[in-house]
Amino acid sequence: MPNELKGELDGRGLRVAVVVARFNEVVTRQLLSGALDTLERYGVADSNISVAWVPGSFELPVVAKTLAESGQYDSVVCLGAVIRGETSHYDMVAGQASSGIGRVGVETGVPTIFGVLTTENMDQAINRAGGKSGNLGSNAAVAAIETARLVQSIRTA
Ligand code: INI
Repeated sequence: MPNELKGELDGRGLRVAVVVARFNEVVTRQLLSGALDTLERYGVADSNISVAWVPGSFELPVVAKTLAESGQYDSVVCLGAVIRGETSHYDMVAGQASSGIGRVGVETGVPTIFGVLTTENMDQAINRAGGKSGNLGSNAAVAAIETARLVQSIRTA
């Protein structure tokens, strides 16, 4: 039988940092609310959660990296909303956020989760931030717990 490695959805004792972009705050506040509700639902203690606000999604990676390197967190969740209709530099902001966040996880070994909405318009963003298409912040929180637990279980195996 192969040895199956799994990340249990148990947040008890986990320390999680959430970095959230203020740009499109009407959307990102909903992502944050979904993330915090979900972290707490899976047992992450309020006192083990830190929230850091950054100006926009472009700034998510540098602050995520600082948090990851601090050694104080088991996972870092990045939340933002990049909306094509609102900007001509959508591709640059979205691209830098996604590749930067990906790099932080790989370079630090701390699971760093991509909870950035990239949509064509505000309606789509609202639908995915607690509207009819779920809440990406909540999905990001689940990914943070599962990946942090998986990494822990591999390190301690
Ligand atoms: N930041 C976002 O998070 N979403 C956007 O849609 C966006 N737009 O439209 O430009 C955006 N821009 C700001 C950017 O993230 C930086 O904060 C800014 O360029 C300063 O570095």
